[in-house]
Amino acid sequence: MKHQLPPLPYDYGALEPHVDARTMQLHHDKHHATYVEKLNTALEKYPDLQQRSATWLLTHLDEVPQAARTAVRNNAGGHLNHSMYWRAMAPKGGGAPRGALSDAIARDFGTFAKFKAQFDEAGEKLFGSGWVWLARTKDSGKLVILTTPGHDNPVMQGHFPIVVNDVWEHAYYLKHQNRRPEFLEGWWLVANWQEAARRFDHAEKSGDLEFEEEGALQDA
Ligand code: MN3
Repeated sequence: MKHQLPPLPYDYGALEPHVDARTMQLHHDKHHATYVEKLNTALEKYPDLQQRSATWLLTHLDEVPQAARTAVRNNAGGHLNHSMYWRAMAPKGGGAPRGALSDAIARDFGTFAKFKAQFDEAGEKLFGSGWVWLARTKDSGKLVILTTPGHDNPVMQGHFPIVVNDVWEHAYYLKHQNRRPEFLEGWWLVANWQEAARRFDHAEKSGDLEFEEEGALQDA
């Protein structure tokens, strides 16, 4: 069993002009593909771990031998986070969430505009490479904005990720260069609220942190 690169759920150019085709192609076909490759390489000597999902690996790092732990953390994270990231955007995205997710955002942030402002601020302030998230916290079920360094994922603290944006420079540098706020602003116009609602419903109904991100593990 090997981890597989999931196909992009739309064409490279489908999110233009907010996310450009060249960035999408490199980001998916090179960056994400490399994380998958390196994850499989890191697991080569550990047949028992090869059966495990990226989510399982990230939430059981203490069961990964020390020699492979950093590589597994970085590359399972890179694989999981990007798999979620592609689905967090959609060609006909944008607008605002509806239904239960909208109510929960109003409950925990006041308004959608306040949530959006806090999410952008967190993304802008994150130093270096990392990710910004809307997550449902393990204990209270409250929605919070989190940032993670490298390719860490909120599941590592037991929190369920609902929305994600990639603020590594490779996500925006070709089009926006150093202007990260400009990238963050455009990203709202392709945000996939249907997917976010699907994730939120899962989190509300089930405590299970495993949720499809990597696509099914397939036979090599
Ligand atoms: Mn990336």
